[in-house]
Amino acid sequence: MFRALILLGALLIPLSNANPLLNHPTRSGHIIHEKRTPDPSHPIRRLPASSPLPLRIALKQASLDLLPSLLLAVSDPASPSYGQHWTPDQVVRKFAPPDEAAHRVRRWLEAKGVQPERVRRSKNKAWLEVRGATVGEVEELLDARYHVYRREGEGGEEYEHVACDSYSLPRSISEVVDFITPTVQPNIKLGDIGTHRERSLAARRYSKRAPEATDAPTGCDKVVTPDCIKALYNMTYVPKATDRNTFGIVSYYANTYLQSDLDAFFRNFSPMLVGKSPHLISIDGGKSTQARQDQNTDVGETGYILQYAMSLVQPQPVQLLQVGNQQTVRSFNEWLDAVDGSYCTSDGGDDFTYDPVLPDPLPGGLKEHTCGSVKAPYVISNSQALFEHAFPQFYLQRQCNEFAKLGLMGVTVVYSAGNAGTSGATNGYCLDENGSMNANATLFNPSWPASCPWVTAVGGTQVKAGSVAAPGAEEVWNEEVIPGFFESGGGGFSNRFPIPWYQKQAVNAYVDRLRKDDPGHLRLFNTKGRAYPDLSVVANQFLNVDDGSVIASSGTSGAVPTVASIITLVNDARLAAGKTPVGFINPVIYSPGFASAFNDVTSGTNQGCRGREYDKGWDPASGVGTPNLGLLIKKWLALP
Ligand SMILES: *[C@@H]1O[C@H](CO)[C@@H](O)[C@H](O)[C@H]1NC(C)=O
Ligand SMILES: *[C@@H]1O[C@H](CO)[C@@H](O)[C@H](O)[C@H]1NC(C)=O
Ligand SMILES: *[C@@H]1O[C@H](CO)[C@@H](O)[C@H](O)[C@H]1NC(C)=O
Ligand SMILES: [Ca+2]
Repeated sequence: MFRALILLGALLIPLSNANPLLNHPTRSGHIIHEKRTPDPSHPIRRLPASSPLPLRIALKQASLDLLPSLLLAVSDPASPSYGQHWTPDQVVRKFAPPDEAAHRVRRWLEAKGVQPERVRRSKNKAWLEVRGATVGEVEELLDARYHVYRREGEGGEEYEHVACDSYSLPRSISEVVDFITPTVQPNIKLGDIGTHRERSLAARRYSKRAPEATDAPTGCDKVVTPDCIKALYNMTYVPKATDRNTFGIVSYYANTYLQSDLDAFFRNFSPMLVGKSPHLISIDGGKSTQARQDQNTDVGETGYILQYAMSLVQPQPVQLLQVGNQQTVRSFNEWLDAVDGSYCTSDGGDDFTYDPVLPDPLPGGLKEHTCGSVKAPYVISNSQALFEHAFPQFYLQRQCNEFAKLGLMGVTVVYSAGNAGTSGATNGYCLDENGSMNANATLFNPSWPASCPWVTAVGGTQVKAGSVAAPGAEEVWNEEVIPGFFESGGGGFSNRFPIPWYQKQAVNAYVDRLRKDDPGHLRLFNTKGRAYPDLSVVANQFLNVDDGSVIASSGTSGAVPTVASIITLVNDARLAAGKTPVGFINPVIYSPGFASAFNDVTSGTNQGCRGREYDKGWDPASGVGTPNLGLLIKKWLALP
């Protein structure tokens, strides 16, 4: 389907890291602020100089260099202020850009002929917005050339977007500006991480078992059910603080669910949930289109995630953070905007006067941008992933900082590590030495945002053939989906973000082992980068009900809600004991005191840019291993 003009960047081949570019003077005496290498799609036309362009200038926030240490102070189990999270207001105040930066940019705009009354600062102080800007005016200001690009989406539909290849600023302005939109930003469709193939299990036999966690279900090597997961991860805990606890699952248009599918699943696995729905939190017009009036909707992926998450945490209510915007390309920023008003591109959604995307003229289309009106649940489960290499560093850094801020506020953000082993999010190729993805390349291709050190990234395991479901029965997920084509748990090392303090010891032990045993392997990845996944759980053959059929689905899409459910149950125990939720968990799960609450995964291999057998300790296919909820609760209750 042909969509309206989309104002964001393109499927970006990365920017080689921004810094070397920054000091190149351009003709006008500006320096290049941001640049991307040319997109494989070709510009189809220039934009008329009189076209409106909604110009927004993101100011550099203050004190961002302090973020890692502030986060450490509330999330390191050895810290005296462990668990003492910040309020959203405290976070906004701490990082608001200084007024001097805004004045400096205003003076520059005025000197360039932009009337002062057209420039306003957003309420959260992070942005300056220029009303009524045109392409001609912005091209002059930024020394840039805007084109319309046409590209093909995943479904073969064509869409157009506007972008420039680079833009420049005077040095004194570049110093205080984070980035400017619309310029080189990415315009990537989310790779949903499920392998949701229509394999009917009607002919398969699986026994429905009473949920007794003391007995180890068999058959979990072939088909996974909630009982398998409960047995694998020692999940006998019954929630008791459900009135105070919160748990959210992010879902994107056009994924939704059918209540009839949930009920069919619940009747078999969690009878007390029959008739129960997730609580809809609408973001940018998100709807649970249960009636399926919309033929674009897919009831599979979100449906099976809900079937598992709701079953694993029952009777804890589950929120569905449904992002509805079907017109712009989907971005993780939509839910980040919704839960943190200070992250928004505008204050309240009424600043899109000049944005041709909003309000969406289509019937039922998005009229308002959700900004800061959603209270972040304590745990946020995200079953999507993209490619790190596809984004400019400014964009990644801003998003990664936001994940750290959520951690500071006591929110656990869980993301998929991808389904393509070391070759990225899904259906990935490896990278060549220039950072481009191609069929003959050999270097690891990191997933985003798994490669941001401030999210918790989930890899995949599978139950070993013939094993009963009990702690320790797993190996790395690696599944032949069609003959010769494997999918496996994501893992790797960031090319953009350095290794954070909390995983240095664990990851360096792995790298040192490799240096002895297989030094050639070190060439394939950035040995100094943030390593992922952080932990892993079973990721294959989830039995589920999809549009009335019983099928099995594989993917870290299903692994993420399991981890999120486990953390939600830990939060329940802590809330019931009068403690705070766990927030950013990585420093805890890598700490020596928690090692015995994880089962090390020591066998199996993932795929991608050269697979490898995995062994003792942390490894880049299974992280610190698989969780044991019973033991985790004991240990987490012992923390302040
Ligand atoms: C990398 O870039 C250089 C310089 O543009 C080029 O000569 C080389 O062929 C590129 N390598 C690959 C693998 O594309
Ligand atoms: C990969 O290598 C094969 C064989 O050397 C060659 O035929 C093919 O064109 C290459 N593909 C790319 C994308 O470079
Ligand atoms: C499961 O957790 C309980 C605590 O709830 C613990 O006593 C038990 O040893 C754990 N089981 C295993 C197999 O680790
Ligand atoms: Ca291991």
